Amino acid sequence: MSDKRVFSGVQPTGNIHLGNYLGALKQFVALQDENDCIYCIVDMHSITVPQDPEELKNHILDVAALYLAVGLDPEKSIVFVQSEVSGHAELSWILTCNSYTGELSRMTQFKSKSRGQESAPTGLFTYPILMAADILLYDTDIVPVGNDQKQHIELCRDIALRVNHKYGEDTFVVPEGQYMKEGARIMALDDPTNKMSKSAENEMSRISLLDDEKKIKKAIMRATTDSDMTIRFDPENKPGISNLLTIYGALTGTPVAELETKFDGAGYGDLKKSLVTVVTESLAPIQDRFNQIRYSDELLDILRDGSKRAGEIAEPVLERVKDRFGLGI
Ligand code: AQP
Repeated sequence: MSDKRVFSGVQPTGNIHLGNYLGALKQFVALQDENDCIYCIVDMHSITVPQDPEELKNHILDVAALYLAVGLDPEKSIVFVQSEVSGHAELSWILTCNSYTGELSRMTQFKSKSRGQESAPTGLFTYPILMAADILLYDTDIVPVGNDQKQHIELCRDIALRVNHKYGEDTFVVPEGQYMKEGARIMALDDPTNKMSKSAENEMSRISLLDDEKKIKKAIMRATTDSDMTIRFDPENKPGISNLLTIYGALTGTPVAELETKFDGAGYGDLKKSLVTVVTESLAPIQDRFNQIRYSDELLDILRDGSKRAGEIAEPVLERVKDRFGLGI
């Protein structure tokens, strides 16, 4: 066992897709044997955009069951729901008072999600601070995420360093982001210049881990490609085909160069058909495990135990920080 503390989370804004799985969850599972891992369902992040309460409850449990279905083991990792540990919100306020509106305005996710509208929720703007609080609350060393989160991780590090400089070097552990070599950014199937996303309007832009074969086939066979007709990895000029090769490689553990040889002279339809089989076969065991656990009492017991254990780790960290700031009696 390494002495590294690992923390990460996924928003329950919909079902986990191949991007979340290949960019983040595969790392979560790989890290749990050697490290002290805490994985969260970040429900408070999801309300930065309006959510239907009933749907949100269901999505929280769906994501929790998917965590377990992809291989997170509650004996090795703490799995819990963010809003069950109040320290996230408390630390978030302390960090809000130690971050700058200028640095938050530069966050590209805020710019793209708010689209410059004055009616954009304030939570969308301060979301990266809550994310920093999630991470810093657990004295985290490593944060496994997709590379769309790089800017937020850098902000978290900046805030931690700033606070340490002012209130004592050991106030916060300064974390490092960890990104996959392959799969760090899976692109949307309908528009491979944008990342695959849970909340994109077009269902065919993504493959969720719970999709059936019919939907998987439809989304892949319709995936946007190009007219060049050669199968090679070239993200700049052939983003669609490169994205399909990345997904294929990441799911099968095959280097992309090997896939280029395998599909040399083949048509795009051949690559797509083969990918439908790969995706369907990769997701079948995950879906089986999901169905076993999703409506079980075991799932709720795991989450209750997880929030208790997470709370026990968070409490002394929050006390330490409050003490440094002179808060309380
Ligand atoms: N397309 C992606 N490729 C690789 N990694 C990705 N991640 C997200 N999209 C991709 C990683 O998945 C983890 C969980 O993401 P999240 O739920 O916290 O939020 P997100 O990054 O905003 O993901 P979505 O799917 O696009 O959600 P919505 O549409 O609700 O905003 C993170 O580690 C993320 O990097």
